[in-house]
Amino acid sequence: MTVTDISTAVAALTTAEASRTDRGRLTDEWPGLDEATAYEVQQALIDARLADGERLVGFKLGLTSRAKQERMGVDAPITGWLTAAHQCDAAEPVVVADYIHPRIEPEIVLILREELVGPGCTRADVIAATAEVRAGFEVIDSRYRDFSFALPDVVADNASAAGFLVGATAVAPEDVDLIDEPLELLVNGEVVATATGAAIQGDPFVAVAEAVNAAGGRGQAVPARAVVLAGALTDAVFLEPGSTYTARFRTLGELTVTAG
Ligand code: 0L1
Ligand code: MG
Repeated sequence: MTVTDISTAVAALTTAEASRTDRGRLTDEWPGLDEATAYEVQQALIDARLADGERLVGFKLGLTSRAKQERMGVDAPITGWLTAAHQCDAAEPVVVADYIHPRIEPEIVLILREELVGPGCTRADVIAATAEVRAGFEVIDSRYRDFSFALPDVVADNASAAGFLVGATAVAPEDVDLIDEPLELLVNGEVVATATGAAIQGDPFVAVAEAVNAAGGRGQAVPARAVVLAGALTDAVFLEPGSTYTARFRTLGELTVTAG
């Protein structure tokens, strides 16, 4: 299948995900694919999932660290959408064979009580709309070979969304300093990375406000009760069957996941 338009792009990405087979970049076949059109592909992909009976439950920010943004030549996060099918249960192993080449990254998660809509969304608006802040993990799984993509490719691919988990400890947004909130990422009990919430573009609430404004420019709002993955605090690590992954925060508590 040669990809030259939105519907063939959706079919190609859907097939790659369903068959757990990676593929080359869309932009190799469709050099005219720009970021705006890529968001149209992403929307069509989500529309197809919803038409198949999936339920929209959340919104994700990707490329929130300055290091990742510099690698991709961007200065703002990208966004994607989460459905109930992306939600994993921390009591069950995340099955590596269900994905292509899954990686996991510790995230700060906001649970909204109110809709967020831009333009004009501020940090204060995000805090006011947030019911709870929690620890989380995101499973990312690029549908592209070796996680190799240009910006329009990863936008079309719903920002590599593949799964997410939310921790059990709920904290009110005014009861946590997210910028200074420390995190340790442990693999099999060993600390492999440390960070604070500032790794998410300096301030996770600002990152979410910017992402909401960008989505507003595309005519999209983030609904009340959405789970918002505000961004990863560290680089993602590959999931290896039999290994355990722990995100240990000071205020947001601890979340452990096993890969099967
Ligand atoms: O959630 C993320 O930051 C991932 C965004 C897409 C880039 C990647 O797959 O590494
Ligand atoms: Mg992420």
